[in-house]
Amino acid sequence: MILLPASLLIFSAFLNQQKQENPQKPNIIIIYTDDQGYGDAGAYGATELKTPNIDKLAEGGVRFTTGYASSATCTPSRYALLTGEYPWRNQDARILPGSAPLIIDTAKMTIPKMLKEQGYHTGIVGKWHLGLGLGDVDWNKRVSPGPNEVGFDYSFIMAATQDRTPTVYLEDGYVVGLEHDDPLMVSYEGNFEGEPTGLGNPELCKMMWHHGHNSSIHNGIPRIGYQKGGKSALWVDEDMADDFLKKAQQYIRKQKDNPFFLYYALQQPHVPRTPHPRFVGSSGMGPRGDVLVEADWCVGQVMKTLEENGLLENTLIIFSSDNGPVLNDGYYDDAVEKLGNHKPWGSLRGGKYSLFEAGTRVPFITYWKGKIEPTVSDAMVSQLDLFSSLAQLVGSEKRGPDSEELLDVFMAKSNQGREELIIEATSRTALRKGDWALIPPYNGPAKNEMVNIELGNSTDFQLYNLSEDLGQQKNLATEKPDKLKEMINTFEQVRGKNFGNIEQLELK
Ligand code: NG6
Ligand code: CA
Repeated sequence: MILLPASLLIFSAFLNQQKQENPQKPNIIIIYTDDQGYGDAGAYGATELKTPNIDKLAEGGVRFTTGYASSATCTPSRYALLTGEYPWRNQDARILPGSAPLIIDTAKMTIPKMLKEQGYHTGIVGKWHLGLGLGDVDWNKRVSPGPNEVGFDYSFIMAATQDRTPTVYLEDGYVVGLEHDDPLMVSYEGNFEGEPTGLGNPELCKMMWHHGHNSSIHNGIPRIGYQKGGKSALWVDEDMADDFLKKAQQYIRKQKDNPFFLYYALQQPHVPRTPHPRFVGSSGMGPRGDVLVEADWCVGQVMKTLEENGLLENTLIIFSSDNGPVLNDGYYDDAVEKLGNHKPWGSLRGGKYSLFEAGTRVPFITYWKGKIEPTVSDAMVSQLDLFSSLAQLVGSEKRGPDSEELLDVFMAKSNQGREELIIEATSRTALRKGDWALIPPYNGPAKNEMVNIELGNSTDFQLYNLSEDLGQQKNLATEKPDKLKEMINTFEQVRGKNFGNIEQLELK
């Protein structure tokens, strides 16, 4: 036995204490799916759809029952996630075409910038959809500003969505695989002379469009937006999950010796749903179910990579989705026909595009092996809160403008979540506070018939008590005038007086 001098013992005790008090620098991975609904995971009640890998995260971490995306569509949610700012503060934070300029000011603080300041290497793999360049992008040169200019050291992305041109990947700003004698051109104004479209050439389509999605055709799939050339760079949709997964795994292996932040933004189950052949038929629900099974497999593969590299105990994983579910989002792909008894929205009302709960309440899980006690938490949390909470974790002073410090909640040490939250859906906003949901009056159709989703529009105030009525069936606005008044007051304080788009906002 070696006897240590007392001074050394004291010093090592001091070091241990220092270790605990000092902020930690674990690796951080945000796994973000696209249009996965509250009910689209076994851990959130799905029985027909099998998601064993996501379930494992939920069972070994905190499964939030009341976790929110900031918006019921993609761009605003992603904007809020990275900046910690409500998307309705930025007029440009709405569903963007593939040719849109970058909507994050390069001077703005973001999660990856904040983490970089703390010594992290930062990477994004997957869907971007926050705009690229300054407008009028030349896709044949380096496309900038983009993710690398708002804090990511490494980026491998698709520009917008799988259903929008350009159908290419960009790595650190360069279109991957582009050959100079076949330049890539992209337009959202009009077609390029002689190029086939979904509208004019249905015979070239292996997947048919239902609404929208009738412009340029690539890989037998008609898209939103036009493109020409760049043939050697065009992605193969069926390989996309593997392409992103491989890049994510490479990134993890390469960065394993220093703290890293990886934003892994999967494209599933957004349209067009194109499972790799080995997943075709895996769910019995058609392509939508199959790509969810594929996404779940990808999550499992990332976990395996972390384990193989000895990183599991030193990596905080956050899993969530950018907005609620939709079945028919513009293609005939059997999502409706083969759904069976599966409920992508769980027991919530609405879906993608909706101010009802299913628009923004999504699967939300934090997992850190050995550090987070497995828990189910009913605390209200938003993806907005990741900015400030991660800053707390790594010892940064930076905070997101609308982002709350909820590190203890994410670490299962507290159940004290947000008091209130503004949610957004296609430029409309609503309030969540405690058990209550308030939707102000909005003009517009009650339902989007194309996607078959109730949007939350009504000429009256809507007030729901979610503790008794999670499915938002009973409007209590008339019955509970005091509650209504309180909710309107809170809403005005946070959102300002200018909400709703109907004049008759007379308080009862
Ligand atoms: C809509 C598209 C929809 C989807 C969505 C963006 C039509 C008719 N619909 O405009 O298919 O692409 O935009 O989805 O074109 S999101 O998840 O990226 O917000
Ligand atoms: Ca989405």
